[in-house]
Amino acid sequence: MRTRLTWAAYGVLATLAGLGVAHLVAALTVADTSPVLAVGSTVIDLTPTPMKDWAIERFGTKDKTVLVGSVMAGVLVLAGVAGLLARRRTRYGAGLLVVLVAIAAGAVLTRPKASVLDLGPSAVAAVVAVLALVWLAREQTGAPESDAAGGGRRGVLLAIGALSAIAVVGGLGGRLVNKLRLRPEDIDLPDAADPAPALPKGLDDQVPGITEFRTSNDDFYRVDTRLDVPIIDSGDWTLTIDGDVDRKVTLSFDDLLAMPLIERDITLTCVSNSVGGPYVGGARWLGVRLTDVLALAGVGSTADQILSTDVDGMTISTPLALATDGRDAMLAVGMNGEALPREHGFPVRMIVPGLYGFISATKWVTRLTLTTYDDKKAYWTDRGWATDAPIKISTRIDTPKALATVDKGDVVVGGVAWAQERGGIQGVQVSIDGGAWQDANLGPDGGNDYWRQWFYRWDAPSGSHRISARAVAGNGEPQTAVRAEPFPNGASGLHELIVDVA
Ligand SMILES: Nc1nc2c(c(=O)[nH]1)N[C@H]1C(S)=C(S)[C@@H](COP(=O)(O)O)O[C@H]1N2
Ligand SMILES: [Mo]
Repeated sequence: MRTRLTWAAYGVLATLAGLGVAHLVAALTVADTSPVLAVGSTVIDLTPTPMKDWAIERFGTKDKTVLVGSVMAGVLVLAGVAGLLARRRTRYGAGLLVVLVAIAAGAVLTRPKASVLDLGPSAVAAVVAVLALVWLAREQTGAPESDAAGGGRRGVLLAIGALSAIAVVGGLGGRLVNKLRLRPEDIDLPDAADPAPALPKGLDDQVPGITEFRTSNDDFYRVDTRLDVPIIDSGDWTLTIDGDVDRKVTLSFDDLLAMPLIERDITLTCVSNSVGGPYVGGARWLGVRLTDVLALAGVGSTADQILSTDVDGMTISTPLALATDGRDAMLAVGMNGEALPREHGFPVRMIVPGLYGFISATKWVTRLTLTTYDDKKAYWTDRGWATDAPIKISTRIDTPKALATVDKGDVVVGGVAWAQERGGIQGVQVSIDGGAWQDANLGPDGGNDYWRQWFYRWDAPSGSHRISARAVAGNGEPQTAVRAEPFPNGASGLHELIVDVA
């Protein structure tokens, strides 16, 4: 049993050394080609929508960590098997390692825009892992022909130490390089020709536990299909507008910045957000009006969708009529007074107020193709999600938390509500234990496309109580209580939670 475990551990160690070095090589070249990440990304694309939903709901923004962790766990189990095989014959074990890396290489090649050069990290992983396994096997069996260092305990320890160091240095080095590359470029963005009014002071200080009126870039939720973050140099970036247009146009980042910029406070929302969920954030966006950019190319008469493509070929469709109906749709370059963070689409992304992110908010955008839904299907359209998905009116209770215990007496219930493109929020109401709806106090108005904070002072009697909240949009439209799951066009229903009053 002990020898078996030892050999399995050798397989794992050899694999970790290979993956560590490959990770570093990938970080120094193209991060997406790291074998484990490539397998993870392929799993994301192949995962059926309901399972993806389940994962997002279950693991939240940690879903990516959980995915990479699961892929890693699977790989390491097989690596252990490779170690056991190596005990019989080194070449059996090495063979299995090569097969594993070949699967990863296959995953790398299925990535959009993959090239043969992207196989570099996988090749490195294979070579290092196989050499490592051969080394360990030789030391363990005490190869007679090797020199004084070979064979015996000392040789084994030396191999284990060296390979562990390689695995750690490779893995951590790769991480560090990726971190450093995530720093955005130092860019001075021009002022907006059409600035937003100062955002009023919200209820942040007044209502402990309430969502901040403006979400900082660091706290802004992130939802995308990528495991790494694309690193784009603004000097290399171009945007092409093609398809059903009078003339195909290509813009550089400087061309874009030379156009008049608008600045708007817009609350972005993910269609995968369940009732009461975290995938919503309010930020101040700076960008060029989408209609100004489209006008440069001249939109033809047959198009009904804007198919936007990101730097890796991922696509999002936006209904043309909605994006150009006068709302403040933009190609954003700034977020909360800074260049876009790389996680949020540097150097340029789309923002279309009132539409869920999956049909509008393309990050790292490089192409806008004017086309039809009949002709071209975007990533999520292929997976059964709706093509027309306005953000639904929603209210979230931030405080108290579900199942919290609070002191009897004066309890402040507070949260945020949003109803983009419907004149903002005109009222929020709270009901306790299904009783009469009571008006909540509203925070300042952030405009047509921004969320609104609210709070309600509740004289809470002891016992277990159910709190519900609902909103009415600025245009009079009430939030529906009818429950719907996120798939295929967004969740609805009232946020309700139970608290214990002591
Ligand atoms: N290139 C690209 N853009 C994307 C996505 C993506 O997967 N790839 N996800 C979209 C989704 S589903 C949402 S909700 C928003 C989220 O933007 P954020 O991560 O900046 O909050 O980005 C959108 N833009
Ligand atoms: Mo989303």
